Amino acid sequence: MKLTTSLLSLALAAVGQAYSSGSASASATSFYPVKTAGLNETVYEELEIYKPQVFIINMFSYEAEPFLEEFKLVHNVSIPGLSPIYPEIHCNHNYSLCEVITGEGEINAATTITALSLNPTFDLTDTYFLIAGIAGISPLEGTLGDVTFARFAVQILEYEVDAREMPSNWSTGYFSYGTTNSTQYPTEIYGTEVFEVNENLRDRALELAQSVDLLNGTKANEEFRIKYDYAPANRTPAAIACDTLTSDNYWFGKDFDEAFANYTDLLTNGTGTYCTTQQEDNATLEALMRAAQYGLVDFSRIVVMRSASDFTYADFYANETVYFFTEVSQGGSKVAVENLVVAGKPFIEDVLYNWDLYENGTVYAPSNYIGDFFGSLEDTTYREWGFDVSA
Ligand SMILES: *[C@@H]1O[C@H](CO)[C@@H](O)[C@H](O)[C@H]1NC(C)=O
Ligand SMILES: *[C@@H]1O[C@H](CO)[C@@H](O)[C@H](O)[C@H]1NC(C)=O
Ligand SMILES: *[C@@H]1O[C@H](CO)[C@@H](O)[C@H](O)[C@H]1NC(C)=O
Ligand SMILES: *[C@@H]1O[C@H](CO)[C@@H](O)[C@H](O)[C@H]1NC(C)=O
Ligand SMILES: *[C@@H]1O[C@H](CO)[C@@H](O)[C@H](O)[C@H]1NC(C)=O
Ligand SMILES: *[C@@H]1O[C@H](CO)[C@@H](O)[C@H](O)[C@H]1NC(C)=O
Ligand SMILES: *[C@@H]1O[C@H](CO)[C@@H](O)[C@H](O)[C@H]1NC(C)=O
Ligand SMILES: *[C@@H]1O[C@H](CO)[C@@H](O)[C@H](O)[C@H]1NC(C)=O
Ligand SMILES: *[C@@H]1O[C@H](CO)[C@@H](O)[C@H](O)[C@H]1NC(C)=O
Ligand SMILES: *[C@@H]1O[C@H](CO)[C@@H](O)[C@H](O)[C@H]1NC(C)=O
Ligand SMILES: *[C@H]1O[C@H](CO)[C@@H](O)[C@H](O)[C@H]1NC(C)=O
Repeated sequence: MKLTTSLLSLALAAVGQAYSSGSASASATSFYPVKTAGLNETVYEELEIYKPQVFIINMFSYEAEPFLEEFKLVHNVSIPGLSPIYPEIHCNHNYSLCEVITGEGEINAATTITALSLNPTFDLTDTYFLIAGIAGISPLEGTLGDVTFARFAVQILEYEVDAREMPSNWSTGYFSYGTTNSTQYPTEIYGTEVFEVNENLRDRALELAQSVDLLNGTKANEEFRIKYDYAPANRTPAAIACDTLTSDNYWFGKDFDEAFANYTDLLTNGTGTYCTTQQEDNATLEALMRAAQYGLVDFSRIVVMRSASDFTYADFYANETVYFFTEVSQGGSKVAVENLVVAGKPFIEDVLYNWDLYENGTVYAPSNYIGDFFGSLEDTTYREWGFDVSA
């Protein structure tokens, strides 16, 4: 949806002044730097304000391509602060649906979403965000091609001692800040350890995803799943509710899997169920949370969708010289990105075609706590996880 330039004139005036230069002085308040052609060459364009109903957040081009194609996202919009690899936002014909690619890893996700949420070109106050990316999955919780919808996003933000040097009675080399072993709750908090999103909206997106048939992938995908002799690893793909872990390290292994499942339990007081692992979501959520504090986005309108492109470990190789993490090609990325669109499309269309239902935010309003560790979006430092950060 495209609006006129007058709507955000106050914000614009500030930005226009901050960025105005000699060459753009004629009407500084209605021009905005859109790109730079060289260090000194900022290109100013007259600002148009877009008010999308849905914003898809992908992390790299492979995840984005099926969405660009399916929804004909033909318009490119350039704003400052996007990834140098992905410098444009893509929108459909009337800008009701847009898509951004953050770049991979926490730093790219945080900076891209900060840039987007602070840019006056986009009025995101009523926008629904759909994080749509691929991830690793624990064979204890799902399988290749599954599409998961999270309530919690937990960041692995801990001390790490090399496991070869840890005390012999420890089960993992990771332990929380300000503690002396992995069973203790952190006493030093950075603030991005845990985010919680709207469970009612999550359940709506999940219900819609469960109403369509997910793709099973290739014959090789099916053969790979049944090497596990237990469910859910050996079943066909499904849309499920479970939580996601963010880490800049792309890790493998059964011990890590178990240690980080324990950590998720610890940080959510047993409320969360870790299933997927990825490298961006807590960063994206932190950026959206900060924008939400100023009313620029609505934190109750976020869905975290992650599909499974690979397992975090395999426990079926009798031969210990098979290195799962470097020698085994799992081949699940294709079905994972395809299923992101299959599972995400019903939700996207529900918002676009039933905007009356979504516009004021009350129909799927949250009944759970939403926000960060600090309770930044409410006047309290005490969340339902039960941890008093002021202590
Ligand atoms: C955008 O276009 C679609 C048709 O493709 C239409 O259904 C929808 O109402 C339009 N949205 C807005 C906000 O104009
Ligand atoms: C950029 O600005 C500097 C300082 O004003 C100047 O010396 C330099 O030649 C400019 N470079 C270009 C590419 O215009
Ligand atoms: C928009 O960007 C895509 C690459 O992301 C490019 O393929 C396409 O040609 C661009 N479209 C326009 C109209 O510039
Ligand atoms: C592990 O060993 C240390 C001594 O190295 C001891 O203090 C600690 O209590 C032990 N922990 C458990 C759970 O046995
Ligand atoms: C971890 O620390 C707690 C509190 O000091 C202690 O009770 C527990 O035994 C320790 N666990 C391990 C594995 O050392
Ligand atoms: C996937 O496999 C299951 C079990 O064999 C089957 O019921 C389902 O129809 C398949 N889905 C598709 C899209 O082929
Ligand atoms: C996970 O927690 C369980 C129960 O406390 C414990 O037995 C196990 O050793 C932990 N696993 C790891 C890898 O830390
Ligand atoms: C284990 O796998 C390696 C590498 O594939 C192979 O060279 C070796 O013969 C295998 N050992 C056994 C006992 O199967
Ligand atoms: C919000 O929209 C819903 C669905 O159209 C409607 O039932 C509800 O009364 C509206 N609430 C408010 C506060 O406007
Ligand atoms: C953690 O959850 C348990 C129930 O599982 C509850 O008894 C306990 O009060 C909770 N702790 C906090 C700090 O909320
Ligand atoms: C990351 O965000 C999720 C919810 O979105 C939250 O449950 C999780 O605790 C966060 N993790 C960290 C380490 O901040």
